[in-house]
Amino acid sequence: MKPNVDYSLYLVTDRDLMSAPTMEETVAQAIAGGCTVVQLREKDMGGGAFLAEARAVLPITRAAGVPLIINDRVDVALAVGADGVHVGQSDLPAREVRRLIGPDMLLGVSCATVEEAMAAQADGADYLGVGAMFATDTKTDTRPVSTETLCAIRAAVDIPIVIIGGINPKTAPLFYGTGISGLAVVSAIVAQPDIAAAARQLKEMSKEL
Ligand code: TZP
Ligand code: MG
Repeated sequence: MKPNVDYSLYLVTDRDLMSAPTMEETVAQAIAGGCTVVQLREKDMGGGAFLAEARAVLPITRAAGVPLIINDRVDVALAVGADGVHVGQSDLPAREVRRLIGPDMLLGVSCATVEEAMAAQADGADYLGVGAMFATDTKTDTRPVSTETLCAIRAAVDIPIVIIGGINPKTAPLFYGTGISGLAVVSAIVAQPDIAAAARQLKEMSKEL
């Protein structure tokens, strides 16, 4: 059965930016600080290494009751027994991913327009990642999403939305009251000297959403 997910502080990993020496420590500290979802994102890793990393991280997320989502790689998600998969507009189509993972795993889809959001919902997405809300050095090939578009997406779909792209303690308050379910964050957590403290601050702020 599909878990009832708390999307309020959604960590997306980046091994090139993390301040801790290992992915396991990064994830453990982020969860200690209050992250409620972990997405493992590896853009330059082969399938075997990605699978090994996911196998190392899964016991940490499971022990905390935090869903582990795999970015892009449906095969890795299925092989490790992850809780879900997250795909973008240039990855396998959401409808095909849903067919492959079955009804019970979580499916997240990145969207930047109302049309993409409605299609993702119709294709079986459980939640949307909407952004980039701000330009970010973490991912440079993003499309900008205005607050107006975010609000139009919120009005057009029923499923939870997390926002991504330049979300940090300065920008998060701009989204209070927009009806989103969570903050999806890379550098404002993993690149901070104290990962748990950074997550704790954003977790506190997420309560105002
Ligand atoms: N997708 C859209 S923006 C982004 C991704 C993966 C990166 C966000 O990184 P940061 O460091 O939180 O701005
Ligand atoms: Mg992708």
